[in-house]
Amino acid sequence: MKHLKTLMAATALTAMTATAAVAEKWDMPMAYSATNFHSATGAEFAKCVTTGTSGALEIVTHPSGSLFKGGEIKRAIQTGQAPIGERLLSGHQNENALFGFDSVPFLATSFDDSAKLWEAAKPTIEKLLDSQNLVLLYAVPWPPQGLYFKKEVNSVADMKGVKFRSYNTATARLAELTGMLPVQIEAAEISQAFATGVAESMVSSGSTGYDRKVWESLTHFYEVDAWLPRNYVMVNKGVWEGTDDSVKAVIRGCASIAEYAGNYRSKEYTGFTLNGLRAGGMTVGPASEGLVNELKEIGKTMTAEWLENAGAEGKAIVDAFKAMQ
Ligand code: PCA
Repeated sequence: MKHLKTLMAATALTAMTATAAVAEKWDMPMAYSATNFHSATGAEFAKCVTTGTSGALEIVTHPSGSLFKGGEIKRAIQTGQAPIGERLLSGHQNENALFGFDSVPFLATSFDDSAKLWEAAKPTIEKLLDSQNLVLLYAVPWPPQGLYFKKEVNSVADMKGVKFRSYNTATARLAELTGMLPVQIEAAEISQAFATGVAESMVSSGSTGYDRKVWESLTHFYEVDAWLPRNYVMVNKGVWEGTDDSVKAVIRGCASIAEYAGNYRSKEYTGFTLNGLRAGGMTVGPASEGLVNELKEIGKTMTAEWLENAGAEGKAIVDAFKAMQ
């Protein structure tokens, strides 16, 4: 008995020493508001890693672009200014068209299709990120994308000249093709942009409109279900390679749970936030058939353009996705 106690004490001491020796803190910049489901998922992921490693690795999230703004997060991680972080994948479409696979209008319009499209695209995206000094951990879709305005809109003609907030190359192109005037603005800054009239419309999820209380400036949300873009969490490759295998295993496990939980939350948040927009006084409902048909025509143009820009690897993603239907 005494022997066992001594042994246990020795083991505890070794564990403590090991913990003390490698105890590390990773700051994790995130671009979206603290209340958003992606940020909630990231916070749970961070807690899972911290608990799972007995504090040997503590991850601390910084939502709302408070540590690095959305547009700066990827570079910050590539260069090692931050070890880990989350960003909108299609935000990098200007670097490489492949990053925009999830923002091709009407290619994947439901959560189920979005999951299949991700399965088709993941190996290519993982390789691309790896070539940029980044390790992919997990990715979670936003709810389906619809259109926000401050007036009733029933056709593309009604959009002409409207100032449109974009968040990636595809959304800016959508504005051009509908005769609107694109201006790129981070989600963290849209409430102000709408309040001051810098922008008066956008394509986004009910989630982002709800998070940013856009009913204070806008009046209509049209459900279009045009696509479901993804956020992803990445780690600096050098930092990853320098991490103990036992810690890496915990991170991978927590990342896998985060991906499932994030998907669950995204679906749940879809209805919740559309009701939230209604409660804020907005008119929420499907876009008219005429408008949807016009948008689908524009979608065809954008699909062709994306396939051209994304080359053989882009086509392979679409083919793999279609083969899953
Ligand atoms: N919200 C993010 C990207 C897609 C979405 O639903 C945004 O509007 O910036």
